Amino acid sequence: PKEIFLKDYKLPYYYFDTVDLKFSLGEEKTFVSSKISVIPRVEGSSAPLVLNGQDLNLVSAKVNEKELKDGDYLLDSRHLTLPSPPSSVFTLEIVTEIYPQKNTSLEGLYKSSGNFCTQCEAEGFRKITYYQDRPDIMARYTCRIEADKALYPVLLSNGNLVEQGDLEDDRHYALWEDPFKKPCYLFALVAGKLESRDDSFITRSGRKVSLRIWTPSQDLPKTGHAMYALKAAMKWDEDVFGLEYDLDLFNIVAVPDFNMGAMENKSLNIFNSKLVLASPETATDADYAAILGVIGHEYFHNWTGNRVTCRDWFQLSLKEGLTVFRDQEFSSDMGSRTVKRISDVSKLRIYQYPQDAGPMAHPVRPHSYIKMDNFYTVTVYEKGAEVVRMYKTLLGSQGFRKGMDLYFQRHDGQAVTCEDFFAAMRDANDAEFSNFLLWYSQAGTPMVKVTSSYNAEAHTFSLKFCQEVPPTPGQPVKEPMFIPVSVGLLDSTGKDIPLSSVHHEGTLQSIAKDGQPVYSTVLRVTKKEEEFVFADVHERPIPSLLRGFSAPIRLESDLADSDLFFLLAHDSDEFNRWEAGQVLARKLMLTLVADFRQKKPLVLDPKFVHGLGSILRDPSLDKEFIAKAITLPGEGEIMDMMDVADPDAVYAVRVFIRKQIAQELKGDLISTVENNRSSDVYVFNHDNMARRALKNTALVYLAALDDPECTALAMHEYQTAANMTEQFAALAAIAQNPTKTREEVLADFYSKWQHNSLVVNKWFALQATSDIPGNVENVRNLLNHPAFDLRNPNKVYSLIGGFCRSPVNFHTKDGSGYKFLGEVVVQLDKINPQVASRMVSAFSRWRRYDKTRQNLAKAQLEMIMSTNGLSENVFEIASKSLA
Ligand code: B3K
Ligand code: ZN
Repeated sequence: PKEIFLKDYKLPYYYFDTVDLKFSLGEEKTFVSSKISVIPRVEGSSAPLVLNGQDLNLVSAKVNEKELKDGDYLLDSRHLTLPSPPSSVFTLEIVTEIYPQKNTSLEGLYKSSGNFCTQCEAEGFRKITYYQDRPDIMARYTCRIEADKALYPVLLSNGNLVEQGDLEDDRHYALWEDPFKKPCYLFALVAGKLESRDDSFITRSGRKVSLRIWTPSQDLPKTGHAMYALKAAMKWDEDVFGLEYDLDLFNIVAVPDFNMGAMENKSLNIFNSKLVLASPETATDADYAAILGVIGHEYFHNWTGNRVTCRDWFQLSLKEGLTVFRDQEFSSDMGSRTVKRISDVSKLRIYQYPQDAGPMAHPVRPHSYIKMDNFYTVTVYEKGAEVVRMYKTLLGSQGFRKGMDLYFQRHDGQAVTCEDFFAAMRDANDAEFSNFLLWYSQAGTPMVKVTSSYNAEAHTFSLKFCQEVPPTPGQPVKEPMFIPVSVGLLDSTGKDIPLSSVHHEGTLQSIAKDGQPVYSTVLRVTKKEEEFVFADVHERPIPSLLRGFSAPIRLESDLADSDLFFLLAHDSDEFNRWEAGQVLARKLMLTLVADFRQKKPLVLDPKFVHGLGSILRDPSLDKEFIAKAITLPGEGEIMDMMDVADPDAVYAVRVFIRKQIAQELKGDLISTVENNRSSDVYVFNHDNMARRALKNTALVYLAALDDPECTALAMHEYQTAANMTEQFAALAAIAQNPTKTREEVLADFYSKWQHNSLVVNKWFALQATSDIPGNVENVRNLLNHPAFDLRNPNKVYSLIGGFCRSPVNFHTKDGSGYKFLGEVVVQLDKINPQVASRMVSAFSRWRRYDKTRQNLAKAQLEMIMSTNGLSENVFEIASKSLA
């Protein structure tokens, strides 16, 4: 396999101006003809034209209408090369034959539930026809689709429908024309038996846009929430960024077989049906929230990704980091900002920090890849979004907006780089960003240590920062980063102290603005060691550091537990209130893990339970905030902080603390459940979701006690639940304990929902992630369950992906969990390399465990590596994991 490097980027020798595609869809094979007008970048150039192609059968090729003969071109398994094409504008016509029915990779043109659909990003277009499959080739497309009329009554592609009609042999056609230039990864085609929910949106300039969400007819009633989300997203982008939709039609199609969540093809978004279909009976609040976020995300790509796209795939975060940031802000504005921030930061900690500390660590803009699909990562997406957020933290909302405006003004219709985005932010604000660009090139999570001291005579308060960026593969030595640290100071009553000025490197900088007091300020930490001294601080303050999580770092402070309890009770920055509780919980868990390993009896600090109790009882707090604040950090987060990760110890300690909390707060938890039952119909809004979240969190705590009273309560909630959010939470609560009740309720749930595959996926995932002893065998058996299908990514993510998230069973000391995953990866790789590669990633942190586990996991990676015909996708992850 060949590694591709960012430093080797070269401009293309040829541009494509227009592309006319014709698809003749058939049951055995499909013919694709493409007619491209090619423009040499340099007139008179004699460079060869190299087209990418994979799994294609070349039928014919013509240049300026002249059929090419054998010696006129070179063909290998991955390319079609014209060694000496005409030196000025010419027409290239290519016909290929492809077999979508056999395509299980779900990349290129394939079939899902009887319908044709496409997925081209990143490099799937080359499985449709020979093309320069790279995002800096932007062309205007037309697409004519021809198919059997009865089987495929609906024919869709990008842009506007310009013509349609009937043909001989019960076939029909549709001709689509996209007026916007686009890279081929945004091309899409759908043909099938679908129906649409129709609606419309009037843009702020008064244009009417038709909105259509397509599904098989029986699913149409479940598309209401997606339509609501789409309209909300369209309005939000106008209000917040002044960005309007640019065509008269916007289509969304839901398909059940899809590798990722969704795809932003120009005006024809294709979605995994899990992120479109929802009804209160079948979808949870988490599903509703995910649909809102992803519908928003794909819609926002119309500007950040489609109108302005990436020069090359190394720049992926240019569109993904920015668009994730935009969808996070959208969801915040539609619900609770604090709760959304807490969820996003948790996701970063649970998934991105481990990646950034492991063998697959890579910068937000990677330097190289073997298979681009392996770089659609939490680093590119979520850390990338944090990088965008830092611009906003540094520039303020208005400054950020000015930067965005300039970015579009300069680059609309272009394929650009991360530096272009940086330059727009900087230039629009005359900003000084020192070494900020290192966020794009240096991997690893910076570790920042803070020490504080108060000088009672001088009335000054000092914060000393010391940063370290850990080594990562290929980057042994790092430079200090530019870290914006948002800070506030609390007085002894818990109120924010007005900040007047700060001494830094010999200058006194004013913080107060126009005589107005300021209660939070952003310190710009840029050196390995640096001190900031606040002036006019008249009592020893308690610092609230990294408010709102202003940078994606690990922060270690010298705050005492009493300070953290104080922040938990008083910080005006709600994110940091939650964070103070998490820091306390992490410390406590690590101490207990050490005790457990030394076989000491476990004792829970009563102050901690007391702190959680006061949060639980505080009527002034948002209920979802309470739910988050009483939830312990996950096993992964704690293992991440240990020298040698010990899954058994961490699991035992977490179970111990949870039971202890449940025991001591039992009365409060029971009333929390009773007082937060649904009284009315399901409503998707923050207050209702918050109530359900709190109730469910309390119920899961209680059921952990496994006493008759709590089990009866959970059963009652299960039987009376009027929506999936509460029904599933009650099921999960009961399923914690390896009892007969567990088996009965799981069976009951399956028989209720066996005809809804999205709900069945939840049922698979719940069992797969379970911590009950000896679960490997159960999961193995579920592979043979009639509802399971290795070809459907959602099923694989639920059962196999779910299993890999189970701290105890995946890491079972006899290696049976590793062996199971190894076998599945090999089988899966033959069907769908992208999905197999996501699964094999679960092995990547094998070095974090003890010797016994290391050897067992390593043996599986070696077994995978020795498999014949391994895909590049799996090869890249497995080989880098072993390196
Ligand atoms: N851009 C797509 C992801 C495509 C994945 C290709 N392997 C979805 C998104 O981020 O919006
Ligand atoms: Zn995206």
